Amino acid sequence: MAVRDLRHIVTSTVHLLVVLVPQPPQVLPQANDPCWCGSGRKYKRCHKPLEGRVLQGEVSPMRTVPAHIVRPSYADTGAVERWNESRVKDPDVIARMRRAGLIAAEILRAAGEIVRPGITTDAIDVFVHEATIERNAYPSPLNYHGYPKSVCTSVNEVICHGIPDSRQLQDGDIVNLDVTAYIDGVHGDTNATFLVGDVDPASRQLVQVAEECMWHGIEAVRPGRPISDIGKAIETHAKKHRMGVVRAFIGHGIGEQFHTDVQVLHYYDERASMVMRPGMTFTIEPMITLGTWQHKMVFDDDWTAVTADGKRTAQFEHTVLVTDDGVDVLTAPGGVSALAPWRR
Ligand code: EYL
Ligand code: CO
Ligand code: CO
Repeated sequence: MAVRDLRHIVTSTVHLLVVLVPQPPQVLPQANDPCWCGSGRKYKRCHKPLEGRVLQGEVSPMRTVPAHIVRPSYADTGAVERWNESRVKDPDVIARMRRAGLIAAEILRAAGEIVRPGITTDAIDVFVHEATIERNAYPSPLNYHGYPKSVCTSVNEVICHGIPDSRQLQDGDIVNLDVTAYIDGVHGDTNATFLVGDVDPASRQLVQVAEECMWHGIEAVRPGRPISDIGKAIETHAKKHRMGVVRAFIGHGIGEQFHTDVQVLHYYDERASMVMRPGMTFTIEPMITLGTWQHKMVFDDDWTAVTADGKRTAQFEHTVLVTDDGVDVLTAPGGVSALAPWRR
């Protein structure tokens, strides 16, 4: 694939020089001028097809977590063990999940406040890493299946699992920050999409509709109802705005493990027939697109997913608890927003 080939050209240059992954300059070359990357090829035969796309930067070494912080079992090896965990949590687990949720929400809100043009996603990772440790928590993404960073930073057409690197956020970008904190033996998982400087109206609407979709999903949570109600509510709202719902990534059960077997589809599928019961905890994290819902993997990291058409995508996530009469949002207090837009 063309994108991958260009990546290798860049990578081989890197081996000869020092470690340096070039980013495009402010003023781009004309089609027949030499490419800005130093390949010696014409711009149109090199990086022009990627104009306006997110390019990978350099990923810094993995960070360490001080010994006094309690680590999940995968922290040392990256190998994720799975065990049977009750879908319905007992009150003690729920109480601990409220604390983990609050901490994740506080960190996400603080991280959102440092988003600005010029900051690198690596600097945001450093901030999230330190803010998590400060609260005596472990940043759950770190070494989860070998993931190298403490937060996911997904820019523009990157759907999710973007790896923080040396790329500077640009005026007009949108960036999702996905924060998960592990404390007292449980995880709290939340994310939001932030505007970088002056963002075009279509992208602003995308971000707004994505947040609304998440809240429609949350308001569909009711004991005794099938979990397919959540995806139905999300898909209905996205369709109303002619936007797409990514299918490849779904919400998940959460508790003592980052991911349990509960599957939360963000689109309607009648086979999602599991009945919601009081005490269940899971995430709702729809990814909404301005174009197709199809995804592809173009980066050489095997983590990062982008939209197949290169159009922008936005995501919001909360960890929720099914209660006796509805839903409780465990990552809302202290969070980016505690209420659906229509309840503020
Ligand atoms: C790490 C592991 C492939 C996260 C979520 C970080 C990324 C790509 C393998 C799901 C799966 C967050 O629920 C999540 N976010 O809301 N993996 C995740 N990683 C990672
Ligand atoms: Co998350
Ligand atoms: Co999640």
